[in-house]
Amino acid sequence: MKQTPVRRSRIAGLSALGLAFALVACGGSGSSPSDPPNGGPTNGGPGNGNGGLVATTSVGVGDFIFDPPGIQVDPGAEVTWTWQGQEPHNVTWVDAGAGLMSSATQSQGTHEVTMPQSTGEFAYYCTLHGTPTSGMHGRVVVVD
Ligand SMILES: [Cu+2]
Repeated sequence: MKQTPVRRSRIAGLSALGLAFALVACGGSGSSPSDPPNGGPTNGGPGNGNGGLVATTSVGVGDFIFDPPGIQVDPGAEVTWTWQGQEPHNVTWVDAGAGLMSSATQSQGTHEVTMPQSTGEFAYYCTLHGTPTSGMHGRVVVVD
């Protein structure tokens, strides 16, 4: 019983860290991260929802976010990630079987990947600051 306050304290500390990270990660958009995509055609913000895909082949690698996090490209498109922050990051594909090249962990420079000729959705993340589904992660959707 005497250990309970200590454990609670640690859990509270972790939660505070997570909250701080979430605030930093979402600070640029100014919108609530829990808002579902409204399906509207405006696409005014970067958004992480399913409707937030941006048609571009250039992705910025910032400190703790890929910008934009979701892009839409043609089959065979060459996508370039450009490091823009101060911290080291990497681009690591979730599905290694897709044959896409992951980057080294680096703090500057670029990484270029030629996407497959086939359509599909390819998720990636920074192994230092994210997981396949949270934190610093993104995706490339190849559409014909
Ligand atoms: Cu990172």
